[in-house]
Amino acid sequence: MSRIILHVDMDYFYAAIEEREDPSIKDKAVVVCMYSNRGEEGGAVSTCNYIAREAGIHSAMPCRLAKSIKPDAVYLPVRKEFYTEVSDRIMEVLRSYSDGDGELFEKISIDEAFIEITDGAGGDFDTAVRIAKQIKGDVKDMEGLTCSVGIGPNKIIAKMASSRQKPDGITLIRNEDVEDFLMEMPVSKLWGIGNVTEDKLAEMGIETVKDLAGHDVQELIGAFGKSRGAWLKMAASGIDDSPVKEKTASDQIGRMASLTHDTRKSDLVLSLLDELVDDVFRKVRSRSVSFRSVTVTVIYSNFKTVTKSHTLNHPVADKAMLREVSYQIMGELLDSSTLNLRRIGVRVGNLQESKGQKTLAEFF
Ligand code: TTP
Ligand code: CA
Repeated sequence: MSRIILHVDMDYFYAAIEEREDPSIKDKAVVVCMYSNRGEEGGAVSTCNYIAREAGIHSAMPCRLAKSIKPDAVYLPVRKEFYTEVSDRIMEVLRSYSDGDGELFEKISIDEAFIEITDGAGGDFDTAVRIAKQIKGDVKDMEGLTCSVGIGPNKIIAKMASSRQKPDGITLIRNEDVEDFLMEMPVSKLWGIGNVTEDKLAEMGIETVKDLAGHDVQELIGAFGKSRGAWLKMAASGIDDSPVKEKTASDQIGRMASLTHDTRKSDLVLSLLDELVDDVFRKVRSRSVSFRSVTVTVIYSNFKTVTKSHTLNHPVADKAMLREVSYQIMGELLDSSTLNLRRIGVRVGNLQESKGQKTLAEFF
């Protein structure tokens, strides 16, 4: 069965959030600026909406230049903390779609993530497209924002596919389409190739992905070293076995699951919570770690997602403690809304090797 990976990239993320917050600016050019300590004139463009892009404005352009190109655009300062809160909620929803109950998920920036759905889609790319549409619908309903999704048999292809149709697009590249998709691209478009590699490849007469795929691997290894040289050859051939795995995944263990139907009845919710606690704790024990934070996630029937965490004074590896804290947080979440719940999740974090770990009794 082919792997199926989605890459989700939010459209003009910071500027889209600003448009959502103030719909009166929606039909104007919107430019979000990162002002430096040299004041408004010294900053660079963080991002801008598509109307501003049509005028030639882009990320990293000096704000002063943007203002000279389009004085009538709306210029706003970056509100990073606010965008991070929006991002956190979106990432929880994206994570909830991944195989392994949230484990095969990889956030790669504030507005991009990989989601492996090989099992979720039963290895079928048409089903994957349906799931991608559902994800886009969830994000739209929940946050009023659009995203673009790339679907492919590996991370490199999915990542490159998502930028093919932007904004609000879905691009599917099946195994049999990979060669055509890659071949005529300049090497600079291959994910993972920066300016330095591009220049070095150009010196070797390699300009397109096709040139690179056809190049002698030993020569690439000679120029770039063993692992990078071999990687270049593989990537250009559309082969990428790298797993979807969060860089910080080793610091978290979690599980999510759907309720059999949307409900807020505490006996139903808590019985599923018990199952999740059992599973999470089994993994905690098998990895011989202790944890300091417990996070409970709730996705309501309208897809609104809320997460709440509790940090313990010391790391523990105690199932009773995990259940107690999870129950407590879930109780608070149930009290804070009258909506029915659709999915719930439990996650432990701040993991440490368990050796030398204290027992619960030592804390009280
Ligand atoms: P991107 O995904 O690169 O851009 P984008 O989401 O604004 O637009 P697109 O529709 O093309 O995906 O970056 C995500 C956010 O990161 C972006 O909204 C603002 C921030 N960012 C910067 O602050 N500086 C930069 O140079 C870039 C490229 C992005
Ligand atoms: Ca983006």
